[in-house]
Amino acid sequence: MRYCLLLLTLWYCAVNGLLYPAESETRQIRSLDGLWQFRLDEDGVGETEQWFAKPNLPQPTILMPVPASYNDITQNITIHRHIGWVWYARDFFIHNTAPRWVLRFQAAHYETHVWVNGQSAMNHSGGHLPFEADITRFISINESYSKVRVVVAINNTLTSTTLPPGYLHIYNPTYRYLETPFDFFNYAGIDRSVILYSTSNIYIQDIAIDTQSINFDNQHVATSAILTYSITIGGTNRANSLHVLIELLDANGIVVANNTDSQSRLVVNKPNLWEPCGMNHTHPCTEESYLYTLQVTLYNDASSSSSSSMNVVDIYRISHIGIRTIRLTDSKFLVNERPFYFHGANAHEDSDIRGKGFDRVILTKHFNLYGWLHGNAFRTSHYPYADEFYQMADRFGIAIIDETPAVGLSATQFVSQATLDHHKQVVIEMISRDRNHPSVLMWSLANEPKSDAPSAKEYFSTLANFTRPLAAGRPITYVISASYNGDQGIQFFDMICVNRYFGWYSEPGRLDQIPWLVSQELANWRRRFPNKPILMSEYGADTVPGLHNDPSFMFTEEYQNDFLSAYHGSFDNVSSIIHPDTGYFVGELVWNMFDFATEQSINRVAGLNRKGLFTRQRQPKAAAFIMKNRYEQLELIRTMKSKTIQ
Ligand code: BDP
Repeated sequence: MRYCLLLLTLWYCAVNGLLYPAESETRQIRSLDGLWQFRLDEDGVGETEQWFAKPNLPQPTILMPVPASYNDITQNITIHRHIGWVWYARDFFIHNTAPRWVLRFQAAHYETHVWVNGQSAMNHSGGHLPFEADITRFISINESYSKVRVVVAINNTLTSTTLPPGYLHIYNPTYRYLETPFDFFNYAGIDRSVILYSTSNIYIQDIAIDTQSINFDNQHVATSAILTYSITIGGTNRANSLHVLIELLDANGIVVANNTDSQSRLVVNKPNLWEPCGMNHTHPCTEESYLYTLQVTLYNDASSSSSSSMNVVDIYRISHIGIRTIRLTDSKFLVNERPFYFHGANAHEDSDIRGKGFDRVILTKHFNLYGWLHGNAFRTSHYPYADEFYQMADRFGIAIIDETPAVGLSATQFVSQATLDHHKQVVIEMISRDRNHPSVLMWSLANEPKSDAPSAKEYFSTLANFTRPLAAGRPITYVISASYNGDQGIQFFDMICVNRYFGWYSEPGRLDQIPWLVSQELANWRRRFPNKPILMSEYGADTVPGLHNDPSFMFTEEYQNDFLSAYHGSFDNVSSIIHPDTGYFVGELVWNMFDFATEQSINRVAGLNRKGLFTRQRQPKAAAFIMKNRYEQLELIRTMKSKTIQ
């Protein structure tokens, strides 16, 4: 076997991903999830008093599960509505069987400071993306084991320059209130897993893959595909002594392509394609969402004439490689050169007791309900979700519109360099984490910004120009609440995504007005932007389960049924799959899949937004059955049409 030299220093990687921690022959993974010591720091004195350097957090402490938001774990309203710093701590042992140890937080909300054995290890701003640090320097590697103490301080205060933004009002010493210009509860804490993992001194740092090129024969069968990739190596100055082997394995573990350059391409003959659910078959979608594994092996110099595992430096596998293309025309969203129609319901990372805490039970139920509903897409409203959602979406064939946490932007933010800088940083972190997932079909850079402010034009033009070279073959968008003639920014993006609440926030109770309002809305956007496909990214009505009225009144299950149905005729009239020649409407996403927690307010009964098709406990309301029926029908239309539309 021949291995080529790595040109490590020549490769400039604008986006350095944080590879998902994966076990391999060269990497150990250890979960630090469990019960941690926890306390509030109501006076914000922890750092000055150096709590990070003490053997224990000062009393009173309580036990706090990780991962979980801390807000709903106790009966204590002070913890539920706390604003400011909280502290977490735990001890553990590392057995010194590897030269390098990395401590990774899958997410913590919002400003996070981490100390390891009393020393500052990392800081991170932002609640929904991972961060990590090499902690080897803080542990005694000469012993056979090291005792490690991790102390974490987290502040959930949002400001005008955080994403999402927030505004702190201090009314008196006991009444502080965080105004959150968005409609979900500002859950906080170590919301996702904490992981310790090991690597060798020289390691595979990042892998970027792009599967944007497929050749089809005249029966639309894929004859070959090209995957371009680039590998970044970390922790070395011995650039000339390293070699790499990249192998693509099919679902049976057979190598179907390989290469020995660190940046190059793999050619796959007769590839099995990844397709969103329902494009060719109906659920379950295992047949369509074909996944390959990319295996990257790093060798040191001694291995150039041998493949002995003794010389393997690092191995990393990505087991969710999907081969598919994405292309937009002026009226269609094409996946593998076939029209794709998004249908499903958006959600929040939100559940009873856990708040935004990651939980595999909730995750699995989410995807099982998606299969039951015949949904094929959702948006990660309004922030990037836990990595595991994307892995499941890859497997289940669910398309994702991946959204940044830029929700609630007003004109204030558009003139703030600090906001723009942070927005760019979040774009980098999100794309670098999620770019290798075939399920991610589009990037949404914001939800409902005040995009009719004059300053929005410059802001979104800059942001679009910044994102486009990083976008890894995906279209970019943001989700609009502004009017079709007021919006200043979407001209710089690829697709129109609009949220509309006719019959709810406007024209309340007037179901009869919905069809023409929707039709007129879509036609107006089309007139202004005849070259951009349109998707309705939110529409929905609050519904209290068990509340009935005939004729249908707002908040009843009947109203939710009638409300959603009233939109559908207008969608179908301009649908790109029902009217392949004239249609330009490429998808519909209900708001919301599940009821979710919000701040308490007069229009949020018991602190919940109740627009879910399912309750917060994941039980269906009547509308879930209506939507299931519609999605089954849409799937049939698409399956029939996709055989004819080329
Ligand atoms: C939309 C927002 C979403 C809200 C929804 C609602 O994008 O975050 O939850 O309104 O009020 O405008 O239900």
